[in-house]
Amino acid sequence: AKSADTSSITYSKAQIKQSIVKHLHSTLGTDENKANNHAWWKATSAAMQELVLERLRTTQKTHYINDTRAVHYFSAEFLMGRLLSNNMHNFNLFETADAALKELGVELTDVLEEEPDMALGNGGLGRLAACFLDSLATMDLPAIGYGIHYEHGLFRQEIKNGAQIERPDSWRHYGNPWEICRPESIQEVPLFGYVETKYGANGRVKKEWHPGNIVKGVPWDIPIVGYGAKTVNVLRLWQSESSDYFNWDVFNSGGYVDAQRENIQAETISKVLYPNDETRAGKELRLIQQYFFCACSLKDIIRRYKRAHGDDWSRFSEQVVIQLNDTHPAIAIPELMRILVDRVELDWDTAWGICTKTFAYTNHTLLPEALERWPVRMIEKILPRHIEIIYEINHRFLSLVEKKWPGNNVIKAKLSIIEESTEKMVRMGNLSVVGSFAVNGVAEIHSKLVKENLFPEFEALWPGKLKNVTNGITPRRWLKACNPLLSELIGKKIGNDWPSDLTRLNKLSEFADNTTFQNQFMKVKQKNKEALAAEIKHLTGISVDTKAIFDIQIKRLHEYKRQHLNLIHIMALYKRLLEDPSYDMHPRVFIFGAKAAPGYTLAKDIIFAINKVADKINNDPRVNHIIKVVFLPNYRVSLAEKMIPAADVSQQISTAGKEASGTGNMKLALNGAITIGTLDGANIEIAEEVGDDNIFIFGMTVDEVTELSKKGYNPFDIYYHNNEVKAVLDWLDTDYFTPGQPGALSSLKNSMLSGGDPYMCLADYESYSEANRALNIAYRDKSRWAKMAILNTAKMGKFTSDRSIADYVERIWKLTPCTVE
Ligand code: 26W
Repeated sequence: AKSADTSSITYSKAQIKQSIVKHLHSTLGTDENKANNHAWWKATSAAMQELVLERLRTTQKTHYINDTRAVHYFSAEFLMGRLLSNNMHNFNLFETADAALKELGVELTDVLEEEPDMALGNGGLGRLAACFLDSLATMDLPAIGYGIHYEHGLFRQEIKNGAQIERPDSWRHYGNPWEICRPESIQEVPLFGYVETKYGANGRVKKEWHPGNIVKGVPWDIPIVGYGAKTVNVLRLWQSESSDYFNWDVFNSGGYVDAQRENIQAETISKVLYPNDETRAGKELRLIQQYFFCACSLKDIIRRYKRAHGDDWSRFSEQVVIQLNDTHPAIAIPELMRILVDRVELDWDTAWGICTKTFAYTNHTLLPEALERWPVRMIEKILPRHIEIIYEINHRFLSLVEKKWPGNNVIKAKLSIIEESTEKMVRMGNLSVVGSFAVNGVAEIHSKLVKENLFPEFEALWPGKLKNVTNGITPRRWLKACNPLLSELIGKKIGNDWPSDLTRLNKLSEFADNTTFQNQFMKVKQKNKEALAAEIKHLTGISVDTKAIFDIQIKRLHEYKRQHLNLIHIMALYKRLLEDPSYDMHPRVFIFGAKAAPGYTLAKDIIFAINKVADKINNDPRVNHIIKVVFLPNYRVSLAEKMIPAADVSQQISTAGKEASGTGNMKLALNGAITIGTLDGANIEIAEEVGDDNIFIFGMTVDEVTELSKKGYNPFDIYYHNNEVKAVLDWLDTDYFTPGQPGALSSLKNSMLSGGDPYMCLADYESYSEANRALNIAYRDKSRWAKMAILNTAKMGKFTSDRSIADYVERIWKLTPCTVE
């Protein structure tokens, strides 16, 4: 990674001030006296966007002139969060803008709060895409993100009487100062209809797709500013609209109302993000969304390629690499084949050669319910030509399998892209592996499991195709911008190069034993805790003791992430305190943030249970000076930015083998939180970096989980042998936490007992409880804890997304940076 040279940007406080006021007047039509914070936010953003667009023009010109190879990151989700603070930091103008606004009588921090989160993603996968865009631009790599311009991002969560309520998110309702519409690059997308087989004079079979519907894709560009603001790439998001000309006939035949109905249908495609994380919705509209943005993006790529290379397709895969962010964009593989075979009229082998040199695929999950499979009949109806192509791909692929394992139909059935169940299905993971030149998992352990368990025979077929690239996070957003106090302290100690070369943080190790530095470090943590305490008070009315341990679990609500393990342990602590008021424990605040998929009943039950247990404990004077439980509603990127700097403890407690990587674990450790976690995903690599003394590892390993499953796991064995576990689970059946409503929390108990405890909470309980005891003891030793916290920050260098991107470049993309002057 290079260091940020911000010398090229000379923009004075006076100039910023002038630009903001200009936009207040001419963009917002208001003035300094009338403007509220929202208007100031818009004017300040518009002032920044002027600089951004100038760098964007230069970047695009430079990339064009140099005819650069670029990565095209296809993702159904980009969880961008807010952009103003980020863009200011990357332009190195944060302090200047702060000062400029102060002179105008405005607080920048208040202005920043006006910006709605751009929440076009569910969780880890979407946020990873956003971090990667930041790193790509920072490292001067030509890249474009392609996705969907959802009108509504992930739902807003409200908590009513302890239960989650979903409300629509309307992030663009009052306009988005960062996006630019590009009507000149509108694309058309065919859907439905039928395929006609034609025979050419030369005997060549020609397939012609007669679509039943055509929709328009309108591109919106969001500039992505790299750190140091030299390269500005774009995120191009497609919005669906009805195609005017397609509906023209209906209009002409007097069907005005019918035509309007068609409009609504077309516009539905980009209306809303599916809120499912790790479970398939299996809905037709979701498949249409996937095809819609892939088709638009491929046409866009091809148009740009043709402008430079005409009809010479031989160089396509030299110029274009397409990264598939999970299988959500996998339909791009048959779509490119369709274009090359049906439109360009290349022969199959040439087309397939191009395809399989262009695509690479990242797997983000092993959970069976998350692996995408689409009914053959559904694809047939929506994309009649694509299903033919998928069958052809599969046919040729199975001949290869036959050559490798002659006569072995078991292997063939396993590897086949088509699953021959009663309802025939297309396995998008298999399609992605077959159609890509590289496949990667997102942490060492995960990639190993991808290779050994998910796609075992593929490794034998194509040795070396399956790789690892461990995830990362951008230190610009997740330390520099979100934790200014710590950033300043670090800067004073080791200089200001760390945001673009995070391994430099290791220099902090030298001071881990230094009492003065320990005090400074913990003083920053204390201030951040006070700020979060104020936010907690503001959002929930709950007062928390800022001298308590701030223990944080923030992530989507899912059984495999085991928020319910955390909860039963909290209940056990509560019980210990009730039974023995002198029970020795440092005060602790357990803080949760989590959204549940609207249709995931048990996940919603867990949220309800957390809130009910919280109510009881927080209002119980016997314990509420020692334990507090807080559930912060509407967890999202901007809330994470407030929580992470204040964490003492990071809960990363998934069942081993289930969390592909995790990235919140990296963010929390980077900000000096100590992890209590299982040997799962990137926790393993975090433990390697920080060392066993600076992390609390507990629970079964992946191998032990596998062994226990094989042997047969019975949660009742633990229930009957561990009195604490039994008492806590039985407590859930009473009406203690839900007065007058016995049984309101029973579904939790049932899932961990008669439900078979699929994620083995009870099997790991004892070990988790022990790790918590050790943690409690460690916190009592202020100096020891400070040292651990410092070392966590110091040892996170590996987890910058710059390193992840460097790995992608070296192992998969083979890109060269392009310096933009
Ligand atoms: C089809 C429904 C669906 C939707 C989203 C299935 C699967 C997903 C994503 C793959 C879920 C996801 O975000 N996975 C997370 O990806 C992160 C980035 O690699 C990892 O850090 C997390 O461990 C993984 O759960």
